[in-house]
Amino acid sequence: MNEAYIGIGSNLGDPIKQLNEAKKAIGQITSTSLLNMSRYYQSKPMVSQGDMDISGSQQSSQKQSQPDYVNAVAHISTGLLPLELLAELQAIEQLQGRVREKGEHWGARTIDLDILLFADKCIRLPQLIVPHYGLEKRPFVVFPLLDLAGRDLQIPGSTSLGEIAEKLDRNELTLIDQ
Ligand code: A4P
Ligand code: MG
Repeated sequence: MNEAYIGIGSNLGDPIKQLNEAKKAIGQITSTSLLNMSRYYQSKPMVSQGDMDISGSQQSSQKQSQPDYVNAVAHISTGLLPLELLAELQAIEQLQGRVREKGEHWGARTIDLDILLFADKCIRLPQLIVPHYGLEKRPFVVFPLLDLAGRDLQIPGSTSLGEIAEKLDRNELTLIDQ
């Protein structure tokens, strides 16, 4: 068995409900158990990494005119291999993550499930990069992870979670009462 952390995000279709459903579905993945779930945090949408200024400065915190996101992190224990886990998460995204709009058309995705960490592995495959490429720059990933794992967690190939958190602004997040 390996421990892993899953980042969960939604900004469509009642995000809190989407996170609750994702939590339940993650707990039902084969050979996997949900150990713990972070609190839920609301934040303004951040531009995706691909649109960011390569310098990582100003633009990296640029906000978009979309609904706010709700994010959380799940801590799991799993007997699956990393790519098997990715396939299970993508199946959950498919089942849950799309809303029907205008009859037969599939609308925007409502749930994003990312493997943030998998044991102490560094994975560099075309379809899977672990630790997740956005982990260190995203308050909505780092602070929920901090809830679960604490400051001393070592990010493979990097430093401690506590040091990473010190560079980010906790005030970009609003804790949601559940
Ligand atoms: N992939 C590679 N590595 C991984 C990994 N560690 N975990 C590949 C999961 N998937 C991984 O993902 C595209 C491909 O990434 C997959 O096919 C998989 O093989 P996707 O989720 O289908 O596409 P996406 O959502 O466009 O990409 P991504 O990277 O999840 O989006 P971003 O960059 O994470 O942006 N603002 C706030 N406040 N909160 C958010 O949660 N999320 C985004 C999404 C933007 N802004 C946000 C938030
Ligand atoms: Mg994703």
